[in-house]
Amino acid sequence: MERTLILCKPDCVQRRLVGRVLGRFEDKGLNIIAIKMLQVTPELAREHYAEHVDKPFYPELEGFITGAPVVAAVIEGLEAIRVVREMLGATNGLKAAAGTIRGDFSSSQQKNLAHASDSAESAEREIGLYFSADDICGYEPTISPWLR
Ligand code: FUP
Repeated sequence: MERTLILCKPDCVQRRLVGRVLGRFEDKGLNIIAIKMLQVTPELAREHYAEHVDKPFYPELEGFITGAPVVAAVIEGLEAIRVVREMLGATNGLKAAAGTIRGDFSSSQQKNLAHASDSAESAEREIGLYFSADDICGYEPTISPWLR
């Protein structure tokens, strides 16, 4: 089992797509084991996007991600890091395959609805940015034998 961080970005919240986006992961058989709404601060944005802080697009990205509330969640399941990234689709919504979340709902590189961790190391680091160990409520759904 793997855990990954999902961030429903400000465009997802403003467009009232949080339920539909998180619902796709539930439909797939993945578990939501932590969830919270928050407004990302510039400090948290710099930590979250540490690899991009020096890039020319960073100031605009920070303005976007801090500009309205987000919903952060931890999702658990078999191969969850890869599965969730594939369900999101390519970063640029215009290039994301139809049937993926971005392919179906986004036409933007920046306003691409959701972030998902890209490796086990990123997942551990990013989950730690948004949640403490006490926030995480792992459980075994009774439906599991029908899903896996
Ligand atoms: P991803 O792995 O899908 O989160 O994408 P990246 O790490 O490549 O990019 C991080 C975020 O920066 C993405 F959500 C898109 C955004 N971005 C821009 O806004 N402008 C750019 O030129 C490149 C990326």
